[in-house]
Amino acid sequence: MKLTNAIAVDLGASSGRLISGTYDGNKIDLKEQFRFSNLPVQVINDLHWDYMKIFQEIKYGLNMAKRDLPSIDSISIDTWGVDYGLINRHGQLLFAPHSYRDTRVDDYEALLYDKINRFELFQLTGNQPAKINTVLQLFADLQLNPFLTNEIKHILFMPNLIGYFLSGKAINEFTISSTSGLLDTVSRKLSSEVFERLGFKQEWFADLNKGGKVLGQLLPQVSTEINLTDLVQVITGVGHDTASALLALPVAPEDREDIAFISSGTWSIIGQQTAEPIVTKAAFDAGLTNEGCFDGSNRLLANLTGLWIIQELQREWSYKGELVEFGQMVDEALSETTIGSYIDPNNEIFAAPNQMEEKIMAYLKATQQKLPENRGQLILLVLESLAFSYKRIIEDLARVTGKDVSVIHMFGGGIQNSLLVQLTADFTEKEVITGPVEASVMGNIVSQLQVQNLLSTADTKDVMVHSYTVDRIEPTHVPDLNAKFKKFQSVRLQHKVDF
Ligand code: ADP
Ligand code: LRH
Repeated sequence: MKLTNAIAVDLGASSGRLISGTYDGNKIDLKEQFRFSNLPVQVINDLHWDYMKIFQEIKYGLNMAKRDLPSIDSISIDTWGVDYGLINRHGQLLFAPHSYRDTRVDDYEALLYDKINRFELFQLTGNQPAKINTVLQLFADLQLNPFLTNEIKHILFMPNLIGYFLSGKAINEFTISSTSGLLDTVSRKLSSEVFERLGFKQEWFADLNKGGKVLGQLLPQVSTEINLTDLVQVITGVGHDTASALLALPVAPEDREDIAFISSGTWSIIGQQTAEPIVTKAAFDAGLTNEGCFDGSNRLLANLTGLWIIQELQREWSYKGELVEFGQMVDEALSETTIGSYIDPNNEIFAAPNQMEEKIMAYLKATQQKLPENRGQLILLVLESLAFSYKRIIEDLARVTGKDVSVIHMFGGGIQNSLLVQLTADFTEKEVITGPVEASVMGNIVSQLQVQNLLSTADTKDVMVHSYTVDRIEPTHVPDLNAKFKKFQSVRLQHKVDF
C-alpha cells in the first residue's frame, strides 16, 4: 500500500505543533516536524490570538515537513474550543481573534443570563454556561460593537479560520462548534431559540459540517511562498482537540461507555462518552457539559483548569530568571511529602494569567491552611488538588450517568508527569491507562484518513493498538484518603477568595 503522509496542526496553549502521521495501512507513525510557542498577546485591555505569527509558523513548519517527507498528502487543524474569528463580506478578518481568557465578557455576563438564564441555556444547548463560551464572547462583541451585525459575513472557529487561510474555503466543523454554547441539544444544529433571543444571525455560521470534509487544495499563495509542489489537500477533520484525542483511544466505540477519560494538558478534561447529551439538573449542578464527538456521539465532561497552573508557575519563575523544566518540577515535588493543604484549581482566580504563586498563597491563607515552605511543596499541593478534583468529577459523572467506571484512560502532555498520574490512580482508586502524549495529533491524523476513506471507523481501534503502547498504573494505598478528600471538598466550597 502507498504510504500516506498527513500533517496535523495542533494548537495548544503550551505550544503549537506540526506533526506528520505516516500511515502504512496498519499503523500510524508520528514525527514532530516543528513546534512553536503559542502565547496570546495582551494589547492594552485585550488578549488576542497571535494569529499572524501562528500562520507564519504553520507555513514554516510545512516547509520543514516538505524537506523531511517524500510527499505531503493532506493537512488539518485542531485547536482548543470556543474561540473564533469574524470575516467581513470581502473575506477579510475583522479583528485579531480574542483569547477566551480575555476579560471583555465580564461586563456582559449578567445581561446575557437575564435574557436566557443559566439552566435554560444549559438545557437548550447542552453546554455548561461558562465565561469562555462563544455564546458569551459573541454577545459581548455585539454589545461593544453593534455595527458588527451588519459587517459579519462568516464566523469561523479557530481551526476553521486557519483552514480558511490555507484553502480559501469558509466552513465550520461540528466538534469545535459543539463547544460554543450555540448548538441545540437535540438537533445538534444551530439553536434557533438562542439565536433569536440574542439577536445572532444563523447565516454567520453557515455550512456546519459533521464528519469532516476535503476542502480542496492548498492555496497557491501558500504553496508558492514555501516552494511546495505537492498537491496538499486541506481537510476539515476533527477540529476540537479533546474530540480529536478521543478518536485516538485504543477502545472500540461500543466499549466506551464503560470507561472514563482524562485529557491532561493546559486544561484537564474529565469525562465519559455517552450516546446523547445529558441535561438534567444533576448534570448542571455538577458543572458538567456536553460536547460532540467526531462520529456524532456525545461526551459528558467537566472542563477543569489543569496544568495551566503549573505552566504559569513555570513562566513566572522563568521571568524571574529561574528556569525550571517540567520534569524538574515533578522531581522537586517528588522529593517532598504532603503538607495536606489544597486549592480548588477551578476557582476563577486561577483562570486568569499572572501572579499564580501569589494567588495560590492568597487562597491558602483565605482558607486558613498551612503554607508551603518551598517550591516542591507548592507543586505537590497543586498536583494533589488536581488529582482530588479528578476524583470529585469522576464520582459526579458516575452519579449522573448511573455508571461507575473502573478504568480511566489518561492522555495528553500531562501524562509525562508521572506523579500526577500516580496521584490520579491513588486518589480515584482506579486503574489508569496512559497514552498517547500527542493524543490530539493522533486523532487529527485519524480524522484525515477517515475523511479520505483510507481508514474505516471499524478498523481505527486496531490501527491505534498498533500505533502506540500504553502504560497501566495501579492505585496504591493512601493513608486517610477519605479524611484528606473531605478536607479538599471543604476548602473547595469556601468559594470566595479575593485577589
Ligand atoms: P496543550 O496542548 O493543552 O497545551 P499538552 O497536552 O501539550 O497541552 O500538555 C502540556 C503540559 O504537559 C504542560 O503544561 C506540562 O505540565 C506537561 N508536560 C510536558 N512535558 C512534560 C515533562 N517532560 N514532564 C512533566 N510534565 C510535562
Ligand atoms: C482544551 C479545551 C477545552 C476547552 C478549552 C477552551 O484544550 O479545548 O475543551 O474548550 O480548551
